[in-house]
Amino acid sequence: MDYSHLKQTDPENFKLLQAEIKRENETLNLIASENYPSPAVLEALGSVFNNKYSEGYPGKRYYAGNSVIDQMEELAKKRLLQIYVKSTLQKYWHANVQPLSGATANIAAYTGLLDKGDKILALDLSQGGHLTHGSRVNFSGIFWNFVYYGVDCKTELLDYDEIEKIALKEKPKMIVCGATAYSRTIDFERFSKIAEKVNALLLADIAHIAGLIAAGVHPSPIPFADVTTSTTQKTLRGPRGGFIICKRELADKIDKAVFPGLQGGPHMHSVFSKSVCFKEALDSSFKIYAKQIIKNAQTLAQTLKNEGLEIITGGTDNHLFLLNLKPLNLDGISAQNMLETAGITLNRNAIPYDTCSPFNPSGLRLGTPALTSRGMEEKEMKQVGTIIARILNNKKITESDKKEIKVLALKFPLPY
Ligand code: DSN
Repeated sequence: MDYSHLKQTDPENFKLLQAEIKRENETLNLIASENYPSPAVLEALGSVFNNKYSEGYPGKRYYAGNSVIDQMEELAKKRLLQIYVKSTLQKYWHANVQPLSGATANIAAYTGLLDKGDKILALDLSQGGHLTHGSRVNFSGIFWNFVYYGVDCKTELLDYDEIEKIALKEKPKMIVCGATAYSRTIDFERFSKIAEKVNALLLADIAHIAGLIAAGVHPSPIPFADVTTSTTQKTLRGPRGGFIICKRELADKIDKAVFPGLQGGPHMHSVFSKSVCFKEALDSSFKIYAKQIIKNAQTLAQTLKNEGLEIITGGTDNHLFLLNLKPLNLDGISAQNMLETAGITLNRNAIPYDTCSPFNPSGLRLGTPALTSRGMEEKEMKQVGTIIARILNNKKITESDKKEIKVLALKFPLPY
């Protein structure tokens, strides 16, 4: 990409930008929530749509000059519904593309649809949930009364009968499904039956698997969830941002919660960029990409297993999985740091029923969306898995490990 203006006006920051481009090119990114959007998505992010204040919604703005913005936002909403809702059903659904992030999308859903203090049932953060699903140190856990379900201690899978029992006992006003560290298919239909039984709303947070659902390689929460929230930067491969899809009868409450409830002027450059990403997700090539993400995750998990490492739930149906470090006598920080020094970036993560602290847990989370975007396939996943297993089993990095990682990364350069 052309950074000639930046180079001239701010050499100090230009140098930092060059350093980050070099870092990203020379390392292997296995952070499950990160990705490399297309140059078009990044171009849109740096466009003049950044310059506009557009509080309100198409046709009802608080500033002049929004005629083009209105068309642009309508197109983004149309594309979003095209991705997730069958054309014959779109009239029953509503899209909001303004949330600045997945976190604000979740706050909007809670504030728009519930009263402060209402009870919400969600997956515990320590078992694969998310901060905004009721962590005590997050707004969600402070303003709403969260109760939790977890995964089964033996199978490490969601136990829907157990979730139903908890729901019947707790009678929440809302059930949240969706995860940040769960490697198996989520049964949204079953969740909706549980929600129906206790007369609760169902919120599906699909931030991690939005791209897989868009491509039809993971079941969709629509029409089962009353409201679906997401980020756009993970498997969907867009800019950082969020969106909400809800049943049409909830549209007014959701829109009002986003603006003026939580946000001021929407980030229209980001909405524009989301729209470009939505077009890419509608293309048939995105299906191939999403299928490859899963094949890559499965190959990587299997390679690590073949090398004697333990994968939580034994494998994966999606883009990520957790590796148990306990049998290796390694802690999360040491393993993460060792791999980072070698040139592989990933994050330490709690495993189900972890006895260590969230700051230094007993697992690593590995995901394949970013490496798949760089064009890597099963062959490369086998190589990456073999290197990771070698480093973790030996608890040391060699110069040849570092060289092998750098050579592999540079064979698949970023498209910028
Ligand atoms: N930080 C994101 C993740 O890594 O899953 C969730 O917000």
